[in-house]
Amino acid sequence: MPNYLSNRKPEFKSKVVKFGTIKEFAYDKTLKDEVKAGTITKQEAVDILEDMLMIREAEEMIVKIRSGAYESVKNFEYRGPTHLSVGQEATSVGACIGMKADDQITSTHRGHGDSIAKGCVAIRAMSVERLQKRVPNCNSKDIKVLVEAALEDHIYRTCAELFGKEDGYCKGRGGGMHIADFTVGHLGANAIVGGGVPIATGAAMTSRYLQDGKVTCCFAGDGAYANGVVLESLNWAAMGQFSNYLSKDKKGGLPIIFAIINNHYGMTGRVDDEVSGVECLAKRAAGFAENMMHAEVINGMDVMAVRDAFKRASEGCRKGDGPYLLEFDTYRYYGHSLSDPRNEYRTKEEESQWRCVDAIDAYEKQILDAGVLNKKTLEELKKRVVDRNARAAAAAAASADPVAADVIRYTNTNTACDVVPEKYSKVKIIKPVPEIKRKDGQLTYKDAIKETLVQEMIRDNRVIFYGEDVADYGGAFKVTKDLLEAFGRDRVFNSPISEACICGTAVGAAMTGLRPIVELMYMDFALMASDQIANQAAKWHYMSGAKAEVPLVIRASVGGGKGYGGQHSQSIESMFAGFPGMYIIYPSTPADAKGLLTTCIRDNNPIMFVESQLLYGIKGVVPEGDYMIPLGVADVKREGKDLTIVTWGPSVHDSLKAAEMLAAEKKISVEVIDLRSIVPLDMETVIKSIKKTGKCVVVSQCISMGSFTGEVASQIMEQAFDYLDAPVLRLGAKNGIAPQSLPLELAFLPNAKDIMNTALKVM
Ligand SMILES: Cc1ncc(C[n+]2csc(CCOP(=O)(O)OP(=O)(O)O)c2C)c(N)n1
Repeated sequence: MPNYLSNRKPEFKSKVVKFGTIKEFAYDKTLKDEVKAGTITKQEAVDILEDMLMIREAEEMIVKIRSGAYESVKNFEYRGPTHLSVGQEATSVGACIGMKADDQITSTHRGHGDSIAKGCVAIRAMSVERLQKRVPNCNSKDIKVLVEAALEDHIYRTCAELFGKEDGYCKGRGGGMHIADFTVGHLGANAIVGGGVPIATGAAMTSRYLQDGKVTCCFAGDGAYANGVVLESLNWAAMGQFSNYLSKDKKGGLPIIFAIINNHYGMTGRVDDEVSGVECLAKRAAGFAENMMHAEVINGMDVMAVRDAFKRASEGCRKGDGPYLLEFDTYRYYGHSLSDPRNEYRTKEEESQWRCVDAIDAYEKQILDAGVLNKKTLEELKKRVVDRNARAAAAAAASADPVAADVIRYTNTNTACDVVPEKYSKVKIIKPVPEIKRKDGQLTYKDAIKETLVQEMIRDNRVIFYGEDVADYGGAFKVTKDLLEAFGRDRVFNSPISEACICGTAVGAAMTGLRPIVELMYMDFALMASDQIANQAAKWHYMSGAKAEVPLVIRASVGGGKGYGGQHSQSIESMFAGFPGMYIIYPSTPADAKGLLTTCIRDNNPIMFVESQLLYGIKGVVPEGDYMIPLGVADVKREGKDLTIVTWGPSVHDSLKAAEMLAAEKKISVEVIDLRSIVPLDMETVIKSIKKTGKCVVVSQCISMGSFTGEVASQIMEQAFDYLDAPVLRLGAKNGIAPQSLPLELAFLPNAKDIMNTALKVM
């Protein structure tokens, strides 16, 4: 039994369930108090102002560039989004300065401020050596000179990214909405509202697992806290098995701070009285954690209050008391973007009331009052910021564009984990997995997968495995039985029924150093996680300009052919093949399952590894020990000379049966090619075969409409038209919904006879 579970007896005594209390605006100090108490240095106090000014200046610059009014960058067409965070500077700066320099953040579409603040804080904490690497053109050993050069370079790279330039943080591939700098713990802004929240949660899982002492802050707006994956993430972060209170592994709770940046509007919808039913969003925490995640509401216009809250929360996380949820009350002065005139949904009076409590004005007063700066030195600081930003922006505007020929460069990485670093190769095995016995060298498809998982988990401590019911129960199809006992709950654990969060946390964990494998019980459920698979896992390597790698395997099993009906039977690998960045692998034999899965786990790309429940029981000879099959190499499962069948998954077996029948009944010699890997696609093997046979049928269990079979057929037409003696035909499931009834499902899926008939048409 799980070690943290207590027996729940049937007790139905009348009682009242109580929630805790949430403090609002409890911070009552000033900068002067903090300076006096020695809880802030004067330099730190100045840095805070400088960072807020840098953010505002950079964002006001965008407004001016758009209207042609920015002196240093004239005649430059600023394209792309303009989600400005002017007004919210205190939350970005107070948060980043309240945490340690190597703590991590994820951010949002309105994330320029977070990105600038994170970079500034990290730069000021860098050693001379690190600074010299960051700004190699600055030939100084003086740390002050180096920091100044690095700050200018930071604004240069930020502007270059917003301007879509090669020198940008993400080589102009990401832009402002996906800006990231993994070298300083900025794990990415996210243009999908809420999309970064599970990623941050996954990053915190890495920190908890590796005990690296890092805390991750997840910035997200009030709007995001209505989003499913965000609510899944709150539950995930607070779940008992990670909690400091319930878990016995002494690793502490997840070191994550959920920072709700409540500027009172989504795009235009009002959180206060329109699209939410609570008066303060911090109450969300009460539904997920007994301790309410230390929820608190903080004045987001007071940078010292924000800093104070982040200091307490990040130190609390380091002690094992995470997760934390902090709501910051703030305001954006501009519209959702510059095309939003704001007058349809809010009043001028409201705007001016918020401008009256402007964070920068208020802090300037405090800094004068505390005697940290005087009027003259304050003006000098402002001028330095304005001039530095102007120089950086002008240089960025004049810098080189990416080369058009590189348009799809960085879609995938070509790296793999060939050698496991020593510190991860020592693996604790609690109880060896019972030997998976071969009979005549044979294993089932299911056991081939299990053997691979065991071998790879023994090889590399960074490989962890989770999904619904995969631990004690061994998964819905018992593929992973005994793994928990062997590797412990730290590496094999049950997840909540939260597919988006399963995949999203895996993205975050993969980005930050682990090599997660997750299971989706049925491939149909991948649709619940489609954003995290298609927009996050698949895209981060490209969007980060190749700075991030996402070594992640999503095992998804297809339930078709068992009478499970429309929502448990779909083969939807074709759909995911439409999202570049992701590899899609679908083995049809036990040996291929082992060879391909091993390669997938060691590869540094995100991979969807599709398994068929119809195949789990089939047997075949499987090599022992290390066995790898390269991705993107099709396998000729049967040689022939009259017709080629290109196929994958369970249809390989139907195609082989059809080939037997065609040989026996019609004396037609059929070559059967098992793609095994849909992305990357091996057209070379296919074309070689077409050149020999001149005829082709492409078969899969996906419904024909929109199936990847169409892509294969089309590529054959493009690359080998002259060799074809007949049109390429396709065969898939019927263009309908998988039925429950046996005769209907038999009619729905393509079988050997259907394949034979299609082949005969081509002949
Ligand atoms: C999943 C998703 N839905 C809708 C949008 C369009 N959109 C972009 S920002 C935004 C408002 C987000 O509000 P909030 O989370 O409060 O952040 P804020 O814009 O206030 O910073 C919307 C609806 C999107 N980008 N992603």
